[in-house]
Amino acid sequence: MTETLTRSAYLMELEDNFGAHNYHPIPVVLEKGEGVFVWDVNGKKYFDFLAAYSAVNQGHCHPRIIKALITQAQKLTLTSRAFYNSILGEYEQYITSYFGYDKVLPMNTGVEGGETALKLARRWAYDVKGVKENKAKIVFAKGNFWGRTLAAISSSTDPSSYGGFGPFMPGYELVDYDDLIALELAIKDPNTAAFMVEPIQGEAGVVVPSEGYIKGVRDLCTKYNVLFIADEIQTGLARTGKMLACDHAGVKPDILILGKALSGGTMPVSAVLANNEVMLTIKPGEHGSTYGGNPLACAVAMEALKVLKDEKLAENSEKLGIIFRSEMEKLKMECDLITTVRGKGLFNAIIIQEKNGKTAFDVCVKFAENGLLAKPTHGDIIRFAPPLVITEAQLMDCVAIIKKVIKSVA
Ligand code: IF1
Repeated sequence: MTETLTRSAYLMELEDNFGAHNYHPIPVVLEKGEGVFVWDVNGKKYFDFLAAYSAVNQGHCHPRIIKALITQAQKLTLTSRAFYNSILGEYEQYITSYFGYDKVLPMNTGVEGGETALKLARRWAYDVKGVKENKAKIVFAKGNFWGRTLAAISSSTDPSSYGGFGPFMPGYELVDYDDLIALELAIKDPNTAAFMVEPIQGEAGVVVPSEGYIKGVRDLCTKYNVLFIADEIQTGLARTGKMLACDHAGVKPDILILGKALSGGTMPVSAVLANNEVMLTIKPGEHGSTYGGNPLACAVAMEALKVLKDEKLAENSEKLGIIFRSEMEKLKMECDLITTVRGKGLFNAIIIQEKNGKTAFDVCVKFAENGLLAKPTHGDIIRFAPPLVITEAQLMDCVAIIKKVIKSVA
């Protein structure tokens, strides 16, 4: 026992000593994952209720995705885009028909997908809309999160993201989330290239906008000839109970950004989808990346997308999400520690009020002790986003753990 405890302490100390201190993890050291479960170095098993920030929607180490990874890795992994490769075209055809767009631009991380979308929007504004050079404006919603680059934090309203990293990217404007009047005022400006928005704000704490907001965004963007960019890096790929969160509103964004679960958690793979009018504004040599569109990523992404459909993960997310929220609502009635329950599909959050000096972080440490991993955000919000392969019986086991812990703290 002491020996195993010593091992995880040793591994945490290694990270502390030799890694930058840019994270504050829950003190568990994981070494294995399968489906909805992960195991720590002591062999303790947990339900993973973070799913690597929705990158493992298909479950940890999905056998089909791992097989695609290994098979392609033994054949060809990277060519750069200086040459054609034998799988990129097939992947491009597959993903564009999957989501109904003319073209895809493959990148790696989510934030690169966001950067790509914004570059496309600026170029479109100059070449198609006719905005004067260097005048293009991009509008974002307050509370947005799309990554950690300088361009991304320049749109952030969270001081822990942007503080101390200025100067910032010009040409941005912020409006309140879920406010169509403010949006209309901002995008009326004929220099507006795009409005970029998460259909449900993730980092902000799973903030679900009012019914009609996303439809309203679509209509306003069409009215003022402004590109609607949907950041579905976290909400897409079945997380909210539909293949895309925009599907709930029945609308199609002009630019769609995907990432995270596009590789089922095996490697960074992102994609930007758009129609020709937007995508063909960028010419050879004007954008790219060494790894973007690499054969390994193409093989993995195709399989990851197939698994979502074959295993009906959007349907499972929708169905189990309803059950989960109703269980959390019951718990909220029983104890006042929980003040809010919200979400869509298996993308949910609870807000807890501090009690007996216990914070959301302490609650998450207790969840971990009881075999469930979740991570707090903004001090008092706990997100619940398990792999979408979770079964109803497993979900009810998790509900029991959550109830037990919440009641013990309350
Ligand atoms: C970190 C949170 C999640 C994203 C959306 C783009 C990106 C992300 C909607 C960028 C990334 C992450 C990154 C991770 C924590 C995380 C996160 F805690 F900040 F709120 F998921 F919920 N658009 N989200 O959510 O994608 O470049 O990272 O691949 O520690 O930064 P990336």
